Amino acid sequence: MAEAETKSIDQATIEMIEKAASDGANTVFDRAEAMKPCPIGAEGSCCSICAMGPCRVPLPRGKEETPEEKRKRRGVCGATVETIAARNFVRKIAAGTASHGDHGRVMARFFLAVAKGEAPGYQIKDEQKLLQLALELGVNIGDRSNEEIAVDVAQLLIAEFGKQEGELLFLKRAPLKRQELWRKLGVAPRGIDIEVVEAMHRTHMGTDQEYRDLLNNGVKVALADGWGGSMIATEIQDVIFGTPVPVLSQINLGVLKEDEVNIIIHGHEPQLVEMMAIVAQDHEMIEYAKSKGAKGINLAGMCCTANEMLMRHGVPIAGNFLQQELVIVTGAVEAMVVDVQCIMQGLVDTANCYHTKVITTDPRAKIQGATHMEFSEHNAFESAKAIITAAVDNFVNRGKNVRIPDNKTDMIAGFSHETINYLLGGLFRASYRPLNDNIINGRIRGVAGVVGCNNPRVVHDSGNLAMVKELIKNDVLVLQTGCMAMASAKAGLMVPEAAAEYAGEGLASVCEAVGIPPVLHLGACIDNTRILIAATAMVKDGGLGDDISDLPVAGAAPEWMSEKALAIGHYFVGSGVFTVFGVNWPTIGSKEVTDYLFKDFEEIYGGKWAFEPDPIKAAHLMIEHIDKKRKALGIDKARERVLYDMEMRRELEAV
Ligand code: BF8
Repeated sequence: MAEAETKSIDQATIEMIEKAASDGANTVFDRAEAMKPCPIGAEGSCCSICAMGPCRVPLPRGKEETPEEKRKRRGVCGATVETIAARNFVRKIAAGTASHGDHGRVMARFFLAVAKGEAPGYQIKDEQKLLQLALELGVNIGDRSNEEIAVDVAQLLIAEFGKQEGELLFLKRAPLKRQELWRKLGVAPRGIDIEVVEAMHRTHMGTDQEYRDLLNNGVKVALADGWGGSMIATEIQDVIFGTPVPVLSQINLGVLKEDEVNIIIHGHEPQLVEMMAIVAQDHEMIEYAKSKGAKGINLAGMCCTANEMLMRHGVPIAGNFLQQELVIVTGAVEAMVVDVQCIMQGLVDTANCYHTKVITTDPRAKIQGATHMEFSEHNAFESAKAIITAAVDNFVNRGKNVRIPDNKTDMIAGFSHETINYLLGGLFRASYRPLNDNIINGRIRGVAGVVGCNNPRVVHDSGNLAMVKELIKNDVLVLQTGCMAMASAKAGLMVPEAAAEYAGEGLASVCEAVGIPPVLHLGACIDNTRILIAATAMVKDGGLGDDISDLPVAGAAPEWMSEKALAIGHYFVGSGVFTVFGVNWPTIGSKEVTDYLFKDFEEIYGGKWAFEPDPIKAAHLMIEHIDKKRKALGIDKARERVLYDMEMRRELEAV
C-alpha cells in the first residue's frame, strides 16, 4: 500500500498528499507523523494551570498501583488525579462553549444591525421563522413591520449572553421533564457568558476541587452552548439567510475549475460568504475575471462555512478539515479566505509553495504571514468585492504545477428540522408522526447523530464511513453535521439511491417512500442544535416516552479533535443522549472521572459518555443502546416482527 493510502480513504486526498510530497509542501499529515501526542496530556494527567507546575500525574504503566501510591499521586498543591482530569475536561468544554457563543453573539449583533437597516445588502429572508421566534419569545407582532419585530427579537437574544439570573430562554424548548431535571440538579444555565466565566473560575488553582461537582458544572456550561449560543446562531442564520431546504450540489477537490478563479472560503460565520456568493456572480466582477484570462469565478467552501453555503445556496464543497491545505496543493487556488475556528496556521506555509493568497477577514483571527482584509457587515458589498478582486488579480500568478483531482460526488443537503417536518408530514400537517410511527413499527430501529471533525490520528474519513455504513445497514437513520457530514457525502451516502445500496430493508423502504437519503445533512456544527430540536419534536409527537433520554437515539464523533466537539458531546449527554467518541478520551488518566462520565452520568442525566476507537464496535454500542431504549418503551417486539416478516418474504421468494 502506498504511504498516502495509510492516511486517508479519500482518493482526492491521497492524490494530493502525494503531490504535496513531490512539491516539498508540508501538511498536517507530515506534522502528525513527526509530532507524537504527549501521552500524559492526552489522558488528562497534566496540570498547567499555575506556575508551581506543570505537574504530571500519569497512570503508572505496567504495574498495579497501591492505595498509598495513589494517595501520593498529586500535583504540588495537592490536587488529586481526579481534580486535574476533571478541571482539564471542563476547561475544554468552556472553550468550546465560548467559541460557539462568540459566534452566536456576533450573529445576534449582526441581526440587530440588519433589523435597523445598518447592514446594507442583507435582509430578513425567512419571515415565517422570524414571526414564530417572536411568538415564542413573547415579542409583540401586531401590525408592526418585520424590522421592528426583529429589533426586539435581536435585543432579547443579545441579552442572553450577558444575562446574570434566571434561565436561558431556549431551555423552554426542551421536553418538560428534562427542564425539571436540569432545575432540580442546578444545571439550568442562567446566561451564556456567565457560565463560561464561572467554569474558568471554578477550574482556577485552588477553587472547585470535587470532581463530581466540576463535571456537573461542565453540563451547565455545555447546555449554555447547545440550548444557548449555538441555538441562537442557528435560529438567526435561518431568519436572515433562509431556513435550508433540500438542495443538490457536489463535493470534493474536483469541484475546483481549471479555467476559473478559484476562491476557497473556510471558517464558520456566514455573513461574509453570503455577500461573496452575490459578488462572485456580479456581471462586472465576472468581466474583470475575464480581463485577467479566467472564464469566471468559482467559489467553494471548506469546513463549516462550506456547510452554511451548501445548505442555503448549493455552493459546492471542496473538502473537510484535513483537506484544507491539500486544496492549496492543487496549485489552482487563487485565494483562501478565512474567518474563525478550525483554520490551521499551516495554511500560510503551504501557500508559500504555491501562488495562493491566504486572506484573514475577522478582527479576532489574524495569522502571521497572511494578508488581512477586514470584513465589515456595514460595508459588506465593498468588503467582499475587495477580497474577490484580490483573488482575481492573483490568477495571473498561477503556475504550471496545477493538478485538480477529478473526484467529485453528488449530494443532497438542506435537511433542517423544518424540512424534515415538512417532508414527513406535508405542509399542512407537518409533523414527526411518520418518523415516530416507523420507529414504533420497527422499520427504523432508531436515530443516530454522527458528527464532528477529522483527526490525523485516525485514517481520514475512515472512522465516519465505517460507523455510518454499519448504522444504516442496521436500520438506524443517521443525521450528520460538520466535517463528518462531508465524509459521508464524498462517499456517496447523501443521495436517495444510497438507501437501496447501503441501508437495511426497513430503513431503505422508508427512505424510498419519503424520497430521502439514509444519511441526512443538517448543516454546520452549530446546527447540532437542529438535532436537539428534532429529538424534542420526536418526544412531543408521542409514543416514544416523555423525555429525550427515553428515545431510541444515540450520538457519536468518531474522528473528533476540537474543544467544541467536547462541548457538543457534553450537552448531548446532559440532554439525555448516549454519546460515544473515538480517537482518544481526555480523562482516561483518572478512573474515577471516567467512570463517573461513563456510568454514573446515566443515572443522573439518562445520557452518558463512552469511548470506543473502533468505529464498528462503537456503532454496535449505539445499536445496543437503541435496542435497550426500544425494550424499555415496549416496542422491541415490533421490530422482531418486521424482521420475521422479511425472513418469511425471502423464504417465499426462494421457493
Ligand atoms: O465546527 S467539524 S473540524 S469545521 S469543529 Fe471544525 Fe470539527 Fe470541522 Fe466546523 Ni465543527
